[in-house]
Amino acid sequence: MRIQSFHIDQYNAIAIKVHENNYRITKELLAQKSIDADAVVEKLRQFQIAIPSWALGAGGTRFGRFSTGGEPGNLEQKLDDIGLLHALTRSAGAISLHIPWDIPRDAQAIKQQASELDIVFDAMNSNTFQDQKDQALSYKFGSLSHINADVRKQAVEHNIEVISYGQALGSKSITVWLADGSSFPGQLNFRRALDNTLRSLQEIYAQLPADWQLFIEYKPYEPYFYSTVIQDWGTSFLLANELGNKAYTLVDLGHHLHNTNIEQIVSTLMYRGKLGGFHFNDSKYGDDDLTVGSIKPYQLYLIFNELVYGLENNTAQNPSPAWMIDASHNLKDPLEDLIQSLEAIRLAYAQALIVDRQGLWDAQLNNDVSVGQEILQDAFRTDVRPLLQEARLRSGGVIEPIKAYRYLNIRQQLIKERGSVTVATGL
Ligand code: RM4
Ligand code: MN
Ligand code: MN
Repeated sequence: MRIQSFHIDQYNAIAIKVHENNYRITKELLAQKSIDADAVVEKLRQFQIAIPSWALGAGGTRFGRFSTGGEPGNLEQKLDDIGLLHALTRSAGAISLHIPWDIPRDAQAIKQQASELDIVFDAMNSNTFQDQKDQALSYKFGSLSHINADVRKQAVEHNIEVISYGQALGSKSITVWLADGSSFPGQLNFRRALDNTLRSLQEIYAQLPADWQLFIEYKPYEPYFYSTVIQDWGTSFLLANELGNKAYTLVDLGHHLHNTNIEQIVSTLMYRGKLGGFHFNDSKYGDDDLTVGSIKPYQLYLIFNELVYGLENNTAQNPSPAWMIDASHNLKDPLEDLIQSLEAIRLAYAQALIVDRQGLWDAQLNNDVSVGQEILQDAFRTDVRPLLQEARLRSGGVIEPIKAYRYLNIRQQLIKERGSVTVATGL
């Protein structure tokens, strides 16, 4: 199914009256605080978030997986699904491909399809955390960090291959997430594993095209439970610095131990211009990969507050980070779940954009703790949803994407087209 402009118009005709009224009220409210609502709307219109190719089907846990029906069975269908998301929201104009789950067999055709849907290719993702059918050596005991040089070589070559798939599509970055680590004390020599990892990354980096970036993702545990080689932002930062100015740290919200101050990590990385990418999700206990903003929306907002501050005061020339949703959809319709995540991310962004920066700065200069908190919470408690709706409307999307998705019976259409037992590759 492809969304046509008459679909959009059909739904917007129902919602426009209420929206116009809400937008007018919000605009007046913000004007009283000397904030130009239209300027915020323009920024929102520019803000695009990548969808990973592995998150369009139902996810699962190690205990089970329950299909939604109508899942995309191949890369073309996955692109079509992102096309649906983008047509409704005008904010999902990028795909992040995972190799080998989604190898583009015909790069030209895939590129053509993506451009018809107004979608670009964001970071490529390599996979050395699973063994593939025809693979010579196993990653059971690691990949880039492996004790055996042949395994490391195989993993390096895989990453280089991923870069060349990306080049054919016009992508400009690769994300390396390593599962490498150990589950028991004594299993690994930490220093040797880290040193091997650095050397392997250097080999990949040497093949990185001049206009590419390499993102290093970290994670404290899982699938190994005692140590991971790249356990935290400090290790990632160290590796990125060793590699050079095309290497950056990637922050995944789910890859921290409980109560880690992620917003401060963001601030520190931007201070040095080393924040390359962002994976959004939410969690209660671990790397739960839940819908963005479903558990800790205030934390998300505080993170955006640092991102906006960092980009507005970009002394270290931090490039604009690659934004991606990295969630898994076990219960909800994946497309609805992704729409909710997109909404939550943009909500936090909009709230961060309306923070009274001067007031906050003054409060900090005066050590006025109460006022500092008031200012931050005032923005968080402002209902900015009409701004998001207006941004979508102006970009040709729908005012209320979830309602429109239901109104247009999109899932039923997909089930009709693809059947109810298709299974998407991915998590
Ligand atoms: C990891 C990590 C990576 C993603 C894999 C599938 O936990 O978040 O970004 O590629 O999952
Ligand atoms: Mn991730
Ligand atoms: Mn993860």
